Amino acid sequence: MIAGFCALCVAELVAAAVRPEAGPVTAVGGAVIDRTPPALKDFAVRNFGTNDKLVLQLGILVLLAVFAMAVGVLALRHRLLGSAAVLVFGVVGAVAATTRPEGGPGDALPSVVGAVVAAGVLYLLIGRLIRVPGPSPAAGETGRGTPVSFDRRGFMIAATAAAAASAGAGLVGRRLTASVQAGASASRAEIVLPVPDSAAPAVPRGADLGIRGVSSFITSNKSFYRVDTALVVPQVDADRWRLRIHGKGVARPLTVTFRDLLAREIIERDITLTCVSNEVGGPYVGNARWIGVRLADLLREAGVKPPSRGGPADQIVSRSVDGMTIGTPVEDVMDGRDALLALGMNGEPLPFAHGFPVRMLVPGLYGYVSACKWIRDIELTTFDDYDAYWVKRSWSRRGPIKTESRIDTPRPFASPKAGTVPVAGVAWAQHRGIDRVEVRVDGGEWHRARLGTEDSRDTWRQWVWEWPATSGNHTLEVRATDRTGATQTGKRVGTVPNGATGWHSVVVKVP
Ligand SMILES: Nc1nc2c(c(=O)[nH]1)N[C@H]1C(S)=C(S)[C@@H](COP(=O)(O)O)O[C@H]1N2
Ligand SMILES: [Mo]
Repeated sequence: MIAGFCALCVAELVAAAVRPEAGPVTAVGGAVIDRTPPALKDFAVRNFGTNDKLVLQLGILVLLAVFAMAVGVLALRHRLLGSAAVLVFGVVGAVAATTRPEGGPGDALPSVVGAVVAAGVLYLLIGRLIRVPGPSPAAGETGRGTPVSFDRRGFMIAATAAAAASAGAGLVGRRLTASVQAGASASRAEIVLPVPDSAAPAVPRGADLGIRGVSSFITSNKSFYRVDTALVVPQVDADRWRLRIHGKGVARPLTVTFRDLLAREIIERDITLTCVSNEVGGPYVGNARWIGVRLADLLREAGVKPPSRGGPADQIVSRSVDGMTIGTPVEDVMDGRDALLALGMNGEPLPFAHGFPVRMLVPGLYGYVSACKWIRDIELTTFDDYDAYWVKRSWSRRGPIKTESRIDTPRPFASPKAGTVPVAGVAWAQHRGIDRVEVRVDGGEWHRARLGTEDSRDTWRQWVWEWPATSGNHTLEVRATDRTGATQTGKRVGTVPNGATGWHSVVVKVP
């Protein structure tokens, strides 16, 4: 285990020099995420929520500890073989790191150097543990087995020295990584967000009904859900950021910088973002005030035509600095809706976790088919020619957001007092708009809820229904109707492949 610890610390230092994402735990974790079957991913999201990444990394560390002990036992028998076994882990880490989407040959270094150092440390330490002939048994004693004595002192000194030196290396590595991040943070701190040329109208009074327990109309950056595959949040320096637009039917390929974007027409919009992995009643939905540039304008400048006007490409594939690929219909982006290259969120530059410096956002589409964070490349292609990351993992090519509604209050298994109880929550059907929300109790009649004032059809709406609660156990259910007149289906389906359906229900016990 000491040798394993040395490996991770040394790898941390080397990764700081190469790329933080190339560290073995991060690389193996990323590779595991990429290969996780949808059912397991779903399980992880359901049970660990946004802590799924922490659980994954702890899992890897626990596995490593177990393997380290096994290798240690092996090394006691065969000193050389044990050390060789350590190298196998180096190879696993190196393969994982170099085969990540953004990985290069240099990414093998942290794992390889870490493993070589660990093999050496193990060899050295085992040398202090090898059985050495002890003094012969005193006369009269019938010693059984081989008398042994360990070089206890030598072992302790070597082990402590190796562990201390490695910890030092690891700390230096952390420092180095932090200083790179400081550069990105400084570039973020320097940004002065422009005043939008087309400001979003003030959120109408009455959009927020002010009911306790209901998600606030605008979700703060701090409480905005986060869903991505990045074990290390990419730290991009805005001054070095570039976005390339190219591909099929792109008459004039473009490369834009962050400054270029700031100099363009800036629009501000309220848009509710939702994750396809959100269970009925789940938390992966949030509403923010974004600023950015219209993606359609940029595409038109590049000479892109939507399929309806004869353009050869029907899919935009956006790529992030961490190798995510997201496929979005060209038609949706160019049909007049406010598809954004967003650079601000609720009055500040995008937080790193939400895609700094620039991300995509398309009202009406789930995040996995529209909301590429840390974007660096836009390629025009066709759905026939290319499947993006989640599509390769059995999710649908197209992901329009389904009409959904959620009861925020009362909470499940709450015990509100008999009398008037506000049943309230949010409902969303981005780019169509919510027209009606209804609540029923114990499978009875549907009652129309009062809706918060609509901000835009790209945002969610709060709703409330005053329930004359009587004592007993009750089941509350909600359903929404969007502006096309379609009412949410009560049929329960899971999140894979294109979003969950069903009515959210909450059971309460009125005393
Ligand atoms: N680079 C990158 N962008 C990404 C993802 C990702 O894993 N990597 N996840 C997508 C998904 S599935 C969703 S729902 C949204 C979530 O955005 P948020 O974390 O800002 O809420 O980002 C999208 N953009
Ligand atoms: Mo998502």
